Amino acid sequence: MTDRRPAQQVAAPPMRRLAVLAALAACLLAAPLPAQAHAILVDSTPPALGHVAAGQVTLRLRYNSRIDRGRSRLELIRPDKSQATLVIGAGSTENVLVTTATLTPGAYVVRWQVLAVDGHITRGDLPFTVTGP
Ligand SMILES: [Cu+2]
Repeated sequence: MTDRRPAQQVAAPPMRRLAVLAALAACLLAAPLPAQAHAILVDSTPPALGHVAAGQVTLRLRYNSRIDRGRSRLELIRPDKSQATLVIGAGSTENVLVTTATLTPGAYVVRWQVLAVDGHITRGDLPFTVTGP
């Protein structure tokens, strides 16, 4: 009867060790995923902060991994801050999104959101400038 208290005190350290191991395991499991599978923008036309001539402009965003095109979106933010959804069109592949837009001179941003095949969503901005003739 009197030796119940020591038993309870002995039980505490293994529980704490389990919690530490669980935390470590969570870190180890989570850490490798971004490098392997999250979609990261690796290249674009125009490049970030690049310039392109006014008119019919083809925008091309290339990622490091396969993406689900149907669950990815491209939003165009115009110089006046108004927004429009860009249609992901022909020429797109499993890791490249292509869209076209008729643009007048000014500062634009393509706000992208893509779903990678591992189920993780990543987002980012591609700012660029459209120059006059
Ligand atoms: Cu991921």
